[in-house]
Amino acid sequence: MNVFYITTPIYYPNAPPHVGHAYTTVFADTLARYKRLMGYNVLFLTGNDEHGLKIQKVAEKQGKTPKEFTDEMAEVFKNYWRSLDVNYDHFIRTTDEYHEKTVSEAFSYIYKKGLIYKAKYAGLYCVDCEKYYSPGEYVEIEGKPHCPLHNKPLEYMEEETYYFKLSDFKDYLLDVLNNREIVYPRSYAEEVLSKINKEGLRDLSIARPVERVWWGIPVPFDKNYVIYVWFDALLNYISAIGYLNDNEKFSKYWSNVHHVIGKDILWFHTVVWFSILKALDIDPPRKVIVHAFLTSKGTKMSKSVGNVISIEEMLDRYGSPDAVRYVLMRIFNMDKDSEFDFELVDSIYNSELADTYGNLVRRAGVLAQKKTDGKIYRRNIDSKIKDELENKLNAYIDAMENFEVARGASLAIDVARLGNQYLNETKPWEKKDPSKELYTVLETIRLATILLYPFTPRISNLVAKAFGFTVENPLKATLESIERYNVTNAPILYKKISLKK
Ligand code: ME8
Repeated sequence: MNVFYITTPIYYPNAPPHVGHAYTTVFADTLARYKRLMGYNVLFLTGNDEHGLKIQKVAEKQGKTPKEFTDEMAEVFKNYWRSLDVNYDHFIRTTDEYHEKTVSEAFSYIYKKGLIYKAKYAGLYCVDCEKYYSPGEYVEIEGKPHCPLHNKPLEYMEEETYYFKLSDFKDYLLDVLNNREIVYPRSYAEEVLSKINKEGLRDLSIARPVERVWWGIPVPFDKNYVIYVWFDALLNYISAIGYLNDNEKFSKYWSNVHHVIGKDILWFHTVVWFSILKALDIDPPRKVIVHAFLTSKGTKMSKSVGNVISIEEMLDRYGSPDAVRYVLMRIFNMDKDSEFDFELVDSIYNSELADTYGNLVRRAGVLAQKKTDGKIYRRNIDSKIKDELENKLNAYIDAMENFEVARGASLAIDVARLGNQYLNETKPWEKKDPSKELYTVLETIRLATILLYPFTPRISNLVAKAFGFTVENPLKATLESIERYNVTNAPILYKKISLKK
């Protein structure tokens, strides 16, 4: 069976996830559900990035140990994902013992190869952030470098640190980024290439003195140091599938790995990650799928800006995980930032879910129950509508295979639109025996329901049950294959919400 391994970033659990995190996670879940439907053996990984200063500090502030704090937050994240029907196969935490062991062994392996060395690190430091800032990251106030978060002058500091020889990988990275179609969309690969060409590659600090940060994985051969969080975090993608423990499992899933990330962490997931993998003698990932930001009031939705929309607010407003998932995927965009505008999202919800798909299911269901007692036997479908449905199906497969979920969702709704049109044109309510027309309409509903399943799994299953069919691989769900529909319920799926003035 074909394998499909898909990952989300592992999130910092310093605060609960918001709609920005849901954007990524629901996208990965939608692709995972699509691939399962297509018959793949899917492994969908998500989790939390639990080490490092940021977490250490939040825990301290709350009077908890980092372990207590991250234990609680892992449950918080899992509950949010459950509330959105996110069906991951494994939830990794970087404090998991097997992960820590893998990170430690991988660090030693790279060190023994001579690709990690100890040297002085010097730079401009913010005491409040406990972090070095490089040019471009800090702001200048009256000609002097200041911390962008605290607006305080940065101090010159030095410390001994372990470096990873990132600069050794320049030729390799240029070759991979130029010649292999890994980064998707391609424009992000060009962005990384131009940054490498412009700025070159500097070696990367990958451990810090334990006096500065103690919450992390110790350097195995030097207990005075703790491994830097990005090195630790990136390795989750391989530790989770048995790297250094279960070779067979690791090779099986790694061969078709798809990383989903936001564009903020592109550099780490290309330059840094591909180099670490190369140092470990592992092939680069199959695909890195990058998306742009969800913005609110014009800026990236983020806790620190204070412009986040909460997942609860979305669930309250749209009434079901399915609706929230659908609208997020309808505004999903890889190239351009998407502004989260309630007016726009309300109108997508109303016109597509309530008025088109929901209305079709309700009308056809009521009609079938009234006219034929819910039992509708197979008839031939008009070839015109059959062709149109097949075209939509093919376009949908093409969209989903290219990770274009917004287009996939629209095409599924187009199918429902065809059903409504056909209903309006043939007026089965005026006929004594409208079996032929109803069979055709139910076929459009079946197809729309199957195509919507990756987006709206709960509602698709509900409709399938109410109408007597199964959600299955769309390529196998050929038209006219259902011998008899049995409509036992005509549910109201999505209640319209009143539009903001
Ligand atoms: O970076 N729009 O974790 P993080 C779109 N732990 N996506 C958004 C978003 C927004 N407004 N806000 C957040 C980290 N995201 C590291 C990752 S992986 C080895 C380590 C999503 O909690 C998006 O996927 O800051 C982004 O890349 C990710 O959350 C950052 O999550």
